[in-house]
Amino acid sequence: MAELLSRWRAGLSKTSKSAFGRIAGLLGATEIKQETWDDLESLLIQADLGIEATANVIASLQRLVRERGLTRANELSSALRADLRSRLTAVPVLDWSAKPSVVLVVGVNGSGKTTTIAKLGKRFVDEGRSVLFGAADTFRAAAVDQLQVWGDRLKVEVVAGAPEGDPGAVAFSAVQAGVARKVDIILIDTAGRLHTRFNLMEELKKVYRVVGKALDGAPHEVWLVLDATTGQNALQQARAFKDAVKVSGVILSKLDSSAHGGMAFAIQRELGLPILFAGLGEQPDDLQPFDADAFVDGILGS
Ligand SMILES: Nc1nc2c(ncn2[C@@H]2O[C@H](COP(=O)(O)OP(=O)(O)OP(=O)(O)O)[C@@H](O)[C@H]2O)c(=O)[nH]1
Ligand SMILES: [Mg+2]
Repeated sequence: MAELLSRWRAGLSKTSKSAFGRIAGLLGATEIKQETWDDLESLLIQADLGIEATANVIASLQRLVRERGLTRANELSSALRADLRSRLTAVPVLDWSAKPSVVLVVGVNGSGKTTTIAKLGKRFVDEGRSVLFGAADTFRAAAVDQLQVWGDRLKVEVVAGAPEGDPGAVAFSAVQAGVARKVDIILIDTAGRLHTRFNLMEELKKVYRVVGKALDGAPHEVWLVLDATTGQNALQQARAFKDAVKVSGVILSKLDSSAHGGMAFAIQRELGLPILFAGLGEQPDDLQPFDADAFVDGILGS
């Protein structure tokens, strides 16, 4: 447990320094003044919390100040921590009862999909589950190689198609292969696509439908990988992907690289999507099930 917490802290240290962590400096042993609220507001906005959530946090802290008669800024620290914590829901327990369970991994270009699939593959294999990767990113020639390298390393079979082939066809073959091999989990990588490009989003819908044709009830999960450093734009991405396919959860990648982290709150609150995992580095071990306490602790710093 202590090791896990220190991992989160180390992973989030840059993120913390970039915005949230500066709040600690603001909330010193001084009197609470209008300036305190103004500074807190601008730091929360800089932290990508969004205008609405920022206003809510400030209002709830101001209410507390009135109710409890708080006068010192440092008395706000624990209240802020508790308030932020209450804005994140617990991570749902993943249901792998369907055999195989198919997970479609989606997101914009470079958000971290392929790396995340490798990390998920490692995690599931370590848990004793059998895994198969479907390389349905036929758009970039190097994409298949990238997944193949991870597959070789993790001893996970990779099903790929011809370069520039039909991504739906690859996804279909991957599901068929997974069924035939009786694997537990099939992870399907997709090409990065801008959420604003109509044709690419239509292509994604097709991949989704084809997976359903290959196996009843599939995909069982659709995970959206969001680069945490993209800030509030991640929210627009999430909305567009959610409209196109049935996104069931979010993975926040690159939380270790000076992300502001605040959009995590907006994603949960405004879109009702659970955050399932957090990417805290580039190595296969750097993926952790999302832990709201460790996250809030890590971004605020201690
Ligand atoms: N620091 C850090 N880097 C990450 C993390 N996840 C992914 N990356 C890096 O982000 C870059 C892009 O990752 P990919 O996994 O190739 O992203 P992708 O979404 O598959 O990209 P496309 O297939 O081109 O859309 C790589 O350099 C990864 O090493 C993370 O959690 N932390
Ligand atoms: Mg990729």
